[in-house]
Amino acid sequence: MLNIYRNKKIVVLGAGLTGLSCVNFFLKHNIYVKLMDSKIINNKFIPNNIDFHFGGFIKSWILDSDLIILSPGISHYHPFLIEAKKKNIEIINDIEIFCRIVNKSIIAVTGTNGKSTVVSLLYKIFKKYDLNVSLGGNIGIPVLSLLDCNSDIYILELSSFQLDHVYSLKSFCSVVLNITQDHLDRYPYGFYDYVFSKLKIFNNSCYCIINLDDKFTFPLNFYEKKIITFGINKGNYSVFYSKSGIFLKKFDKKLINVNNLFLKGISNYLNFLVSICISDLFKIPLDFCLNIISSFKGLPHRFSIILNKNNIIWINDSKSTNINSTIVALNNILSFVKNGKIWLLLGGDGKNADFNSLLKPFLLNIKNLVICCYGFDRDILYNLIPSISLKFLTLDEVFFYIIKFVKSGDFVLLSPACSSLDQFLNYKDRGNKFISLVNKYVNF
Ligand code: UMA
Repeated sequence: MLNIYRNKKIVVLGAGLTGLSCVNFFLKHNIYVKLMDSKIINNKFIPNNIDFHFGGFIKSWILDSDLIILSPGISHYHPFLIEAKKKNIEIINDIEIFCRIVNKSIIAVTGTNGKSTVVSLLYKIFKKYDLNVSLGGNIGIPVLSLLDCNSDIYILELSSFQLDHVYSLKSFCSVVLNITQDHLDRYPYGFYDYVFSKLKIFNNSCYCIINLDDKFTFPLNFYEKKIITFGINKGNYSVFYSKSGIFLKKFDKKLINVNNLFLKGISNYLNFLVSICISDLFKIPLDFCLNIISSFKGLPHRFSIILNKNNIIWINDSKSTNINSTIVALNNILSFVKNGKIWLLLGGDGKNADFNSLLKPFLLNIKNLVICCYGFDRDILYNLIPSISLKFLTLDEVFFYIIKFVKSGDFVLLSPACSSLDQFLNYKDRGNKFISLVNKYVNF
């Protein structure tokens, strides 16, 4: 299996989590590689028996190679990579290497929003049920580091960047949770380019799980596939609204009233349905699964209430790095807010997204909303509805302004609809900054 890599000139691009996991994998099997990164990287973590170059890509290393291993953060529209493609040099990634090796059950999860929540919940259910399972991918654990676990089941969170260079994925089941605009700066041919990338997850999948409320999640060769559906008031697994309450349902059977769940909100209910559906495929008893779901408290930085003091609620939703995720967060808040204001902290790098889709939810809530725009795209965001917007340079500036004006009944929601990379290391860094400001200046 590994012989296909021997005697090849391999270059690994990107010396982050993915790149280093690839280097370590190859070295472990005595396969020599070269490593490059466009930034200057601390050499401390780089094995000393490889050639590396940091601070830019050397064109000849790329064009003289036989195989390029690409990290997800690097665009394949980089001019050297376009040239490499013209020369028919193979470009793959760590997920492709993993899929060529592993012949166990793979559960593959993608979607614009909710994928980390679904894979974490599934992992919890499977682990508690004593299955030999591993979790990795976009969630932050490079898949090649899972190979040593020798698991029977692998739960993989896959981003579109990762799916772009995967050809051998054969999952037991794959799900596309939802698809809305995101990462359009990386897809110059537009939204459908991004959609097609996500839909690659269904190639060679035994079961395709799709969202009936979102037609973009449907596989291209729909009629040749085994399809399982979920949705609101429709689908094999559904969120069912009735006079007696809201229920999670499997076909016609009511499973649980959502009042019995710790996490509320429609996006959470849909994520729960998918987790139930996949657990069903692995024959995990429903009661066991529902027990874990009803006490699930969600993941950090995803609509998590960090403080409720003086009847002012501070919410960290830093993981909202795209427009739809922010709309979901706003919808969640609207079920609680009475006369108070919602101070929405919005900003960062919008990745070329069309922010106009925020207009409708903003206009519907114009009486309650104060939009505090900051970061790289603050002007575009401010100009959506200037009459209810304020403009700042940084998140700190927003915070120190609003603490002077928030009142009982108000909500402060950090749900930026943008990537954090203009001012922070990542969304966690942004969320942690917000939490530390709240703890230091509000919760004393
Ligand atoms: N780099 C270059 N040239 C470039 C761009 C980046 O050399 O043009 C270098 C950077 O200088 C850096 C390295 O590439 O040293 C970083 O590589 P990377 O950005 O691919 O990041 P990794 O550390 O390998 O982490 C990646 C995923 N990152 C991205 O997709 C941007 C992580 O997802 C994932 O957890 C990890 O692999 C393990 O699989 C993060 C993410 O933000 C959480 N994902 C996006 C999202 O969820 O929206 C898709």
